[in-house]
Amino acid sequence: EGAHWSYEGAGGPAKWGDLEAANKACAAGLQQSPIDIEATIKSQLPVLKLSWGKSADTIVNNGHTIQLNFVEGSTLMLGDVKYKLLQVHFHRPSEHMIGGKNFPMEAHFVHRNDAGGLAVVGVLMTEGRPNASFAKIIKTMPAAEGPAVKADASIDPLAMLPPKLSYYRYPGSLTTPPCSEVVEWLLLTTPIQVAASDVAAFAKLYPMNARPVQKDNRRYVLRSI
Ligand code: 1SD
Ligand code: ZN
Repeated sequence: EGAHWSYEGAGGPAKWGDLEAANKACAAGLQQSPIDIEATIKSQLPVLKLSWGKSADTIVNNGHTIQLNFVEGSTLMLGDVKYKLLQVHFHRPSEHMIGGKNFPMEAHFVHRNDAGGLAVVGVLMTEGRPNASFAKIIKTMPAAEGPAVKADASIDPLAMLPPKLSYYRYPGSLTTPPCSEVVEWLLLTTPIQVAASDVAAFAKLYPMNARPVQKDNRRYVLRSI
């Protein structure tokens, strides 16, 4: 964890690069995340093969977000590379924008491969019909920063995905310090719906925990056909 980074003020995103040497990429990187998705290139991308078990191990309020940690065994196959599902956490508003537009929230399902590379499946969240699994997370999330506690075993990560798994793909970074450029971003094109009251409850704890969009520089965004 970076030294006292935050989303506003002295430790805010514009200062992340200065907080410690390890955060150099936050200021100097050319493949930073999130970005505003505008022009995209339709491409034959691999189908996302998600084999997610149903159990979250623990839930934690880590001072930056609410995060669910998963037991080992859930995987993502991206082409022939295997990634393990580590955790999901939430941002408000969304970090990625689509055509200059934010969404109320965004979920990040963080996966890691054996070489240390990350694949983060991003799910945009709109207000509408309640999502039972997200509602359970909201109901059981620790109100104050503190240690991880046992998660409700009935929270189903697959139930927090849209029916269609088409996605945008681009090479990027962690959206938090140290902003390491090790992430294959897989942002689903279809948002999920969650209850407005659940977004409001999250916003009470974290009214704003989104990094501003970063420059594309020499990157292109691919869109699955
Ligand atoms: O913000 C998270 C950070 O908490 C950590 O989970 C990291 C992965 O080690 O990922 C970032 S993010 O880029 O998924 N927002
Ligand atoms: Zn995130």
